[in-house]
Amino acid sequence: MSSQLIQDTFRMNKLPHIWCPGCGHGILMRGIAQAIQNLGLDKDKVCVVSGIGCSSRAPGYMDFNTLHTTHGRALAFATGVKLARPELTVIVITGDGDASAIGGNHLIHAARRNIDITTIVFNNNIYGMTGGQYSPATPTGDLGTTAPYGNIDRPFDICNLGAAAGATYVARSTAYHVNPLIKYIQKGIENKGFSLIEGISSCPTYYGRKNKKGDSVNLLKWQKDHAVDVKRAEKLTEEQLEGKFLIGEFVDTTSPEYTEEYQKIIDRLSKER
Ligand SMILES: Cc1ncc(C[n+]2csc(CCOP(=O)(O)OP(=O)(O)O)c2C)c(N)n1
Ligand code: SF4
Ligand SMILES: [Mg+2]
Repeated sequence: MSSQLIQDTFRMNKLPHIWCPGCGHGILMRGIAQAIQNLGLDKDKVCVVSGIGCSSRAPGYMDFNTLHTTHGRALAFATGVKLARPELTVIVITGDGDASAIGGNHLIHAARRNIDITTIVFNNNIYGMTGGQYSPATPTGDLGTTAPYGNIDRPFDICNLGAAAGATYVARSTAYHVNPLIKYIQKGIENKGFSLIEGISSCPTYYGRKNKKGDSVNLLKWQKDHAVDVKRAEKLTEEQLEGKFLIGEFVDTTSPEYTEEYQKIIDRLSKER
C-alpha cells in the first residue's frame, strides 16, 4: 500500500491491525480505500459500517465516519444512516457469516429495497473471529471446528443471493485479483442503488489450516488458478469449469432507489399540507 494512501485514508494511531499474518482481509480493505480515493470522495461524506468479525474490524482502521455495530446488523444500521443522511456515501464491510447467516435477512431486504448502499462481503468461507466454525459460505465437504467430519450443508452463492433479491450491481473478485476488485467497488459506489461486491478473502489460520490448503501464498495461488471471468466462462464447457468459480460483473442495472422514493413521499405530503 502506498504510504500516501495510508496517510490519507487510515487512522495511523489504530495501526498495526490485529489480523493474522497472511490474512486476505487487509488486501480487500486496501482495495476499498483505493476505490474511495480514486473517486475523489470527501472523507467527511463517507460512512463505513460493519458488523462483528475479523472482516468487520476494517472500519476501525479507516479514517472516515465509521460505525462498528453488532453481529449481522451492519445493514440495519447502514439503512438508518442512509435514510437520515441520504447525501452520504454509505459503505458496509461484512463477513460471509455476518452477511449471510445472522445478517442474511438484512442482506436480502436491503437488496430488495435497492437502497443506495455498497456492501463488500469479505468471504473467507468460515467464521474467522470465533475460531473456524463453518459458515453458509463453507463449501460442502470442507472442515470447520463445528464440522470436524465435513460440512454437509450446501453453500450460498452470495452473488446469486444478492442478484435474486434485487441488487442492481453485483460483482465478485478476490484478494488476488486486486485491480478488478477496485474497479468493481468504484462501480458499486457509483451505482445509485444496492451494490454487492463479494471479495474472496483467505483465512490461513482457520480455513487454510483446517482444510490443509496451505499458507496464505497457497490460498492466493488457489484463487489465481480457480477463478474464471464470467465472460470467459461463456465459451467454456461444463467440464472445463469443473472446480472453478466465477469472478466478474453479474448484474449492472437500474431500478428506483429507496431513499429517493422515500423523499418523494416527504415532498408530496409537504405540498399537500
Ligand atoms: C449476536 C452474536 N452472535 C454471535 C456472535 C459471535 N461472533 C462474532 S464474529 C462471528 C462470526 C464472524 O464470521 P464472519 O462474519 O464470516 O467474519 P470473519 O471473522 O470470518 O471475517 C460470530 C459468530 C456475536 N458477536 N454476536
Ligand atoms: S482468524 Fe482468519 S480471518 Fe481472522 S484475522 Fe486470522 S487469518 Fe484473518
Ligand atoms: Mg468469514
